[in-house]
Amino acid sequence: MATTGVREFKNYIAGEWVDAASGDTFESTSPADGEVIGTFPKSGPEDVDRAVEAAKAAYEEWRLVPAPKRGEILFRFAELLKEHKADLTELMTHEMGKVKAEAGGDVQEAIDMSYYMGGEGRRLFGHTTPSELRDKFNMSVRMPIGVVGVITPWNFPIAIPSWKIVPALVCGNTVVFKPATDTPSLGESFVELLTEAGIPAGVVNIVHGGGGAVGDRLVRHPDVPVITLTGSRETGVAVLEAAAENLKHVHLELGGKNGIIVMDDADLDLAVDGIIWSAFGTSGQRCTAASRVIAHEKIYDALQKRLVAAAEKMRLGPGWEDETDVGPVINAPALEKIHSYTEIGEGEGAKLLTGGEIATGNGLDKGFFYPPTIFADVEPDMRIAQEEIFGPTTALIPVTDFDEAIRVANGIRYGLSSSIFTQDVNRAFRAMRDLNSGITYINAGTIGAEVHLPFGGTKETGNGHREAGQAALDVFTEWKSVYVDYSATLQRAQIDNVE
Ligand code: UN1
Repeated sequence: MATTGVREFKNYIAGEWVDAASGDTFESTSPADGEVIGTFPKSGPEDVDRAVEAAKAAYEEWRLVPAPKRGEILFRFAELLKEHKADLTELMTHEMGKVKAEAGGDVQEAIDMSYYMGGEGRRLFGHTTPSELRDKFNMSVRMPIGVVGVITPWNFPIAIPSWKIVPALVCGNTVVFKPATDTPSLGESFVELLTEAGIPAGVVNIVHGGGGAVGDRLVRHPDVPVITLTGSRETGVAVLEAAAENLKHVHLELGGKNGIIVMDDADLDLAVDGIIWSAFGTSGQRCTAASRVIAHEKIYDALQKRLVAAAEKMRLGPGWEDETDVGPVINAPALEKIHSYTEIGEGEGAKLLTGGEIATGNGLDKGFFYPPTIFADVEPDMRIAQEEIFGPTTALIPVTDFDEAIRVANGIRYGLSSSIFTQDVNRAFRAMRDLNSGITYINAGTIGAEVHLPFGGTKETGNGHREAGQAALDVFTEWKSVYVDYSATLQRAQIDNVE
């Protein structure tokens, strides 16, 4: 099990812990204070090729292991995650930076997913349905597909690998996993626990390294029929293009620009709690973060005041300290990007209410800290109201009525999460119908998805797939329709049964 001490990590290929073929390495450091977490193999295409070869060979046996048995391994994995929840949480506060409660939630999400998908081993339901002909039996069954290429981000370094790897495995696929280079040690811990749970050699392989060298090869490898990626819109487009050559199945979970609508009849205290949690939790580094607040003009001023007061109470610091509310952002380029959006917002004429400066003092200079930042008087078409910032910045947009609120909420290229605070049941139901997003919350913020419901978005958030819940099974299986004719005669569908 990885700890926060400096350690040399390896790739895991065909059941062996190995260095990159080149022998090159890279370091993982803490965004809070620069502490070195470990060194990792800087892999290249040849390492990916070896891992794919191992996964392809292992697939032939793994697909025949009864699904309930595959599920039992995942139950053991869930138990191991539980046993190691405290150390994984601690490691996450160091390597990724999120605060303790949220790091614990990240691990818990993987525990929940592993139990859920472990149970799927005894379901994986298909359908039986009557035949249009006599003495004939029809059914559809889910079939595994082969080697799944898993490319994950750093913001949910245990949860998101579980959303992809765990369903892929229960369905009978094998995996080559490339974790984010900002959180490789958590990716490695995930795989260590899977092996401890009893996943056979070659079924799960991990290859560390960057998107250019490792990710690109994985996406183009002809023996990897499925790619699942959570990342930026730009990466998603590049992956889709690269995978087109082999007509791969590609599951993409990309950006968001999620809005919270606050109507004039909302419980304002509740709305403030929901906005603060959704905009500044994980330092705003969630695809589901609330980066827009669409507020009815009647409560607009009161809401501004309360939000600023609440945001200014938040304490910045390392995620492992109990008093911290907002941890660091992931790295120097992220910090620069977030700050550049403050400049963009000011340049566009939005009013900066609080935050907006890179945080210094009290040891914060050692890491990448940005305070909760709130803009008011934002126009719906400003860049700060349209582009994903992926940091603790939110934009308040005033509106005059419900219809305008819905129009503004939908007026973006993304469609991941949305929310409305209102006490009016009619408005709540209209919002459920009219908000164009994969997830909608009523009287709650935009974050907090549970593992047994589909997770994903409309429009340019993805390409129509969902992870989590039953929907995940559609990413990791192919349907096969089976017709069994026991009439001992030639029966022709669409011909012999027509009067
Ligand atoms: C993400 O933002 O990338 O609903 C995932 C949530 C979490 C998962 C977020 N359960 O915010």
